[in-house]
Amino acid sequence: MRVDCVDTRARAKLGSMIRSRHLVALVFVTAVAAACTTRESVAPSAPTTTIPETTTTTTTTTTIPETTVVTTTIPETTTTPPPTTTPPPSGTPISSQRKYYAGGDDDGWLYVGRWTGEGWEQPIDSDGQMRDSTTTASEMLIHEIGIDPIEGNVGASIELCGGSRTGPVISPNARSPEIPGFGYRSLAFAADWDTEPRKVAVVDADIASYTAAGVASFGGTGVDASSGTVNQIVVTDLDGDRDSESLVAFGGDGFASLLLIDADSGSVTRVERDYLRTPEAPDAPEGTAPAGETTTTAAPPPPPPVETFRILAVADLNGDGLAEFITHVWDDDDRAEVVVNAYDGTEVTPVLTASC
Ligand SMILES: [Ca+2]
Ligand SMILES: [Ca+2]
Repeated sequence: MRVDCVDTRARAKLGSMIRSRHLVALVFVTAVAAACTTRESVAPSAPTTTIPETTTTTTTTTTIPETTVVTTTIPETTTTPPPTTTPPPSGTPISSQRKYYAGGDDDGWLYVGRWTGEGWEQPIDSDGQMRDSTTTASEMLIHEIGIDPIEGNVGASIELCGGSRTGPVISPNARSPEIPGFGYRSLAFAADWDTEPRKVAVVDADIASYTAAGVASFGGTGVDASSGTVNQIVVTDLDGDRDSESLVAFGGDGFASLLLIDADSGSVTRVERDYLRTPEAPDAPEGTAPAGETTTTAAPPPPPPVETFRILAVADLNGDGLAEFITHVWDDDDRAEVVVNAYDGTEVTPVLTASC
């Protein structure tokens, strides 16, 4: 569906769709208004880039995402906060541990890591050894995008990942991701707090400024991303400041990115990005002849497969009222991954990463 500033029927249809998906309407109208008010001037100039400071709570070695600002996307905002009875986030996480499991194609659920009571702990230690994936919980809440959390029962651990890992069976079992994805679809963990303190909406809309931000996310790579499309929009208020964030999956043939777009400021944080490394593009792997040069060596190795990204779930994993968002990553080489990202209102920090 296409949203246009002058198409009132489309706007009405969008409003109905949003209500049906439990979005706080006023927030999204703000977001769409933002798109409309900037739609005529979305051609993003070369974005300025700042490297966010490293947080002290993460144990991951994943590169901290870049934050850019699409300078043409500064929407007007309403001064009226969205109607909500949800209190602001406490900011205080639980002091006990919680373990997280991703479900999908396999019967067993993949151990993603845990909250220790003080911080995040990856599923693999610094020596490359799997940490204990067992759980004493008998029930868990299963989260996936587009549905309310459902109660699941935890069964015995079985082998998965071709026998290299073990993980519990949690029923109802997760289904395979929607095509073209494969791998993981759901995240389960035991919780006695409201794991979705604010509504999460999947929005089917064509927002020109989001497409422009997607194209701009490949600036400096040599990739022409103008043929790319927005493949998923998830709107929520991650940090509970009453301003919505949009999580936007963008991509095309040979390139993909995942962006966090602040509906208030228009700032764009690039959470993920991958693209086909070609001789014409920077970061070409060793063994590939630079553009315009010939080589007498054997044919260069094939480029690594390009990763694609979707939001798998949005939930508060550690009880502090701040929602984490979980990314599903996969490529054409039968590899799939789950990444848990924390957002404090300013920067995105990948805190847990798991794959077979
Ligand atoms: Ca927010
Ligand atoms: Ca949290």
